[in-house]
Amino acid sequence: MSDMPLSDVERIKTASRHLRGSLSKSLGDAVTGALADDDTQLSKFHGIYQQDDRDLRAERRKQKLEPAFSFMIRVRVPGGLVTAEQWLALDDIADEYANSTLRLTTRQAVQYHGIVKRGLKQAMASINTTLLDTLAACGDVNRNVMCTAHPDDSALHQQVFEAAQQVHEHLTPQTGAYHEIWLDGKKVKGADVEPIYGDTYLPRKFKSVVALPPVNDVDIFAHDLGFIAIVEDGELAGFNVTVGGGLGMTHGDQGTYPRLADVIGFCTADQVRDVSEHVVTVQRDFGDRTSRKHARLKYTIEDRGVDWFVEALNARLAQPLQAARPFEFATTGDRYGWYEREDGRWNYTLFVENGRIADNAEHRMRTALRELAAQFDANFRITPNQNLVIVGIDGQKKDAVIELLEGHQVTGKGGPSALRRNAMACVAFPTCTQAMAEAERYLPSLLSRIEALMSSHELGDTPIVTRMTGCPNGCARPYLAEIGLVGKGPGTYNLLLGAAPDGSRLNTQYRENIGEEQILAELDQLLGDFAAHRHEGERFGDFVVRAGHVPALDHGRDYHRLAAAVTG
Ligand code: SRM
Ligand code: SF4
Repeated sequence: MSDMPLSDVERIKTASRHLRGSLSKSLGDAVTGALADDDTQLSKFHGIYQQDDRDLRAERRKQKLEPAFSFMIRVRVPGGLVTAEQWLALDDIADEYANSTLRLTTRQAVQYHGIVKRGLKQAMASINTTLLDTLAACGDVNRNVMCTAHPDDSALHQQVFEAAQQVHEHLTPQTGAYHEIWLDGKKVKGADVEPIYGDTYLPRKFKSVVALPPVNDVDIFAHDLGFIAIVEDGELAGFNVTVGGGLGMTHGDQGTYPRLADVIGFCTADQVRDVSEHVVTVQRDFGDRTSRKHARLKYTIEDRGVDWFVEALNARLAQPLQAARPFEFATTGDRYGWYEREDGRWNYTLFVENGRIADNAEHRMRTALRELAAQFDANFRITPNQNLVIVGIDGQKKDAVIELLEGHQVTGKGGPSALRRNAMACVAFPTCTQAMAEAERYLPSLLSRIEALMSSHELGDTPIVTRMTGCPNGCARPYLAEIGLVGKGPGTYNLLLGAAPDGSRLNTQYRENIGEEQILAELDQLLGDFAAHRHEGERFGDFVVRAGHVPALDHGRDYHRLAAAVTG
């Protein structure tokens, strides 16, 4: 291994006594709205990020005031399932402690923004009364486990969801710190143990998902660990296992790049727990703890090879993996509107622009969802595309649900275009500490302009997966979009093209650091060419590769080489 010194976060984890650090003391310090430096790292493992209002940062600095600190809390929602009762409680918390919005994330979780330090502990306690929690929503551990949101109701889906639950439970940290700090639990005498993670947890964040083909809404190839359900003769035979996906990179740093996961074999449903544990322990033992930028599982596998990884994993498993079985994905998108479930009840997938649930000048989405939960006892499933499925409505009540949604202007007026329905933006400004450019606040207006271009080329309601992020970390998975926009600086983005709409191919950087005018000019030309020369049913992402606008990026490690070749 490297003889470089360990990264500073390793020191913090080691000294933390299983994630305690001085968090309790930091919370009690009334002199500042912030936590002590080391605690800002540890709080992440508890699901809490310290932030400051980026819109106010310069002004406050000028006035020699401390930044306007507040906290983001991320609630884990395994497989995205929230009951009506939980929804009502989560909704209350948004007003009581946060900025009166709920933010559905690209990983089926819920985020609150704008919580001040003095409200943090009560907010955490309130979240825990919902029987959801925030432990391991962030930090160097396995995070919220995702599961295909559609079709939600079938017996197969239930089995697949159970696999996700197993991974969630098995890989949840065991530390008593969470209860101790946030829920006034009893102090654990002596050292509590982390049987899977050990004292220093993982070298970096770790993400797991379960997919049920043909739907790849979870974007399985973007994650450290994935299970692809294999269905044979209508029964769940087991899962193909994927490892080593990850999207985050740093502009200009050739050593960082997005990487798609490899399919490494097949396991039975009984093996899911064992496989998840040992993919984690191999990464725990071999991941790079010296450089945070090189610490994800994708680099462990890239450096040592997939064959090495499979051998190391099989040596730890009770049963080695079998050969991977055939599977096929068709889409990463959501299925909108009503569809009937196997049990005769109905689900409705609601478009939630960039996952932000709020009452605003355009609609009263929060009120509508609250009323749905209260009056129809509707459960919800958050999708990995930041949308919401309203689950299990009685056929006789469908009209009443639509009336309620329309009454609050949540639906109606023709609905969003296919372009918008397939778009996502990350949070970015004003809360994200990493943002270099706008995303959630900007994408809606940019989409209106792209919609106008599409109309001018008579592309009407053609779906194109469009994703924007405020920096290269990749939170809205822009490297898997047919049109990806990755923030480079205020008002400027890298434009990426050519990902496959089933999530199986990364896109390629096409233009660097361009503003709105140039983005629209480039898209105008490309969409014109697409309208004139596409094959029947051909998707934009496939077209730009076939037509030679960009070379296909077959392997993430070639990201920078291809970007330089295309962008010059
Ligand atoms: Fe992310 C960091 C928001 C999904 C890659 N992400 C952040 C932080 C916490 C910024 C920070 O470090 O201070 C952002 C908080 C913004 C805010 O104000 O709320 C943030 N990430 C999000 C969310 C909320 C985006 C959204 O619009 O929904 C998603 C929450 C997921 C969840 O519920 O757990 C979110 N982040 C992702 C994804 C997509 C995915 O996992 O499917 C990725 C790319 C996949 C991957 O992990 O490689 C992603 N986020 C990152 C990275 C880069 C990691 C890397 O390996 O380089 C960072 C920065 C870091 O870890 O240092 C980051
Ligand atoms: Fe923040 Fe960057 Fe993630 Fe967007 S992609 S939420 S700007 S870290």
